[in-house]
Amino acid sequence: MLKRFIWVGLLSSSLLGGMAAAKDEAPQPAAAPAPAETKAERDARMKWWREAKFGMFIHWGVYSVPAGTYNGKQINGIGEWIMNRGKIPVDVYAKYTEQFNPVKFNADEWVATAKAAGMKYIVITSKHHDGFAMFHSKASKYNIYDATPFKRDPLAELAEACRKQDIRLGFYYSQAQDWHHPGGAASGGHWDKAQDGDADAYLKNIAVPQIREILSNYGKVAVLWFDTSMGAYMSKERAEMILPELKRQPGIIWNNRLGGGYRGDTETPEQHIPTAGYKDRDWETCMTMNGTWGYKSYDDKWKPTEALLQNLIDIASKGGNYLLNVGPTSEGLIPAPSVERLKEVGTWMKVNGESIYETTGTPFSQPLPWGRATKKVNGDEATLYLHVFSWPKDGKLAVPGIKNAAESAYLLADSAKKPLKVEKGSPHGWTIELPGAAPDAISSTIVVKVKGPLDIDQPPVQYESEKKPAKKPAKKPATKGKGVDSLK
Ligand code: H79
Repeated sequence: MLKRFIWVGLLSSSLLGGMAAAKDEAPQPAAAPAPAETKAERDARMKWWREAKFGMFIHWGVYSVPAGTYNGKQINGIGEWIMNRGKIPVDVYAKYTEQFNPVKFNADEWVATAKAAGMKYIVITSKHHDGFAMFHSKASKYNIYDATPFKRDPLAELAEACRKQDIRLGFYYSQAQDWHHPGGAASGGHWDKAQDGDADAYLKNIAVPQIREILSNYGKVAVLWFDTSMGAYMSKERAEMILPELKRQPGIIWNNRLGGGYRGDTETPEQHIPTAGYKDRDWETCMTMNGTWGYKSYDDKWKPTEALLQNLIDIASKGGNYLLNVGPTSEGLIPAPSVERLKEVGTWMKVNGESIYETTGTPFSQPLPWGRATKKVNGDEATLYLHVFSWPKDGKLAVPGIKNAAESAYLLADSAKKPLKVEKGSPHGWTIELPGAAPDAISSTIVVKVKGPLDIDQPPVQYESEKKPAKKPAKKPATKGKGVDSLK
């Protein structure tokens, strides 16, 4: 009897779900929790992402029109927050859509830029906190197709370009903060009466239908990147209005920022690299190339290519992914300083990509004085990649603690694979003899092949998740804190 009841419940809810989808209405909540995924299933689902290591974040929206300046004043902070930071009234901000005509946008070029940099996936803002949809949405006219002179759907064009060029595409969607639609959340509170409204109605009529649209109308979606759950705003109940939509994309990977107590698939340190990664959790550091995600005309604090590359290597050595941001202009162009740097990263990746893709984190539990390490373990054989940032002046690279014998060693930049001499240290470790000049000014890779399980004598590592949580000031709202992770 009970069994039959559950079965009928499931059936009717999935029928309702189907009907609701056709009418673009909110779905019924799932009747029963999805059966837990096995570890093997999860590993299979995460495989491409774990191997990819490097992706492009794209923050593009109406904020690229004011580009950091409102009423003649430069507004402090990240560019995509200008509406909030400048307390711009909803209808005033909406006027920027009239000037948003990115006729120079070329999806194929953007995708080619990402690919040439060695990036394996792209995550683009489908709707940021300002509430403006960068796709042709039926759920709200406040979207790039209906509300701008552009009259094109960039997400459709990007999806097509990504398919053609064989790179994965994911969408960022701000599910809680929405400073345009009534009932959406706003960090610091609403500043315009037009923002007031019923939160459940906002979820039902805007967030859920739009998430359904982006997961239904653009082919395969590899990643859904939520942002700022706004604490209690994204309750378990509200998160569970969104969750059933994820089933539209089997295999989708989603981050830890939905809210409602859901941890998702990935940790998302923002603008920083954890000291030792996360134990038993996939993670991805997202970072800007200058000081803003969304385009700001006067932000020229560009990180040098050296910093970007060493970040990528550092992150790979800790087992994470690097989601590196570009903020295109309102004309549809990726700023030239970004393109330049991405080209240089790509040149390095052409030679050294083998030491990044498909690797796992360093086998060394202590920092290496000269750089970083990554590894590939294949049964009883292992390959170590030693990333040398500071080339030893005496030509001798000390590799501490390792007990295995080195079968062979060579420079990855040397196509002849001329063997490097490896001397055993005492009691453990190696000294590798290097040529006088570094093959790469930023980071040179030494490949060392090893037999047998890796055996390294070093004190254990302390993972991010094992650290004592920092003391939080009492009752401080999460959104006021400096740590962006608190906004997950
Ligand atoms: O999309 C990017 C950011 O807009 C978003 N996450 C990345 C990927 C993000 N949302 N919130 N935060 C980051 C933290 C925000 C911090 C600040 Fe502010 C925004 C500091 C200054 C402006 C809000 C307003 C907190 C302090 C003042």
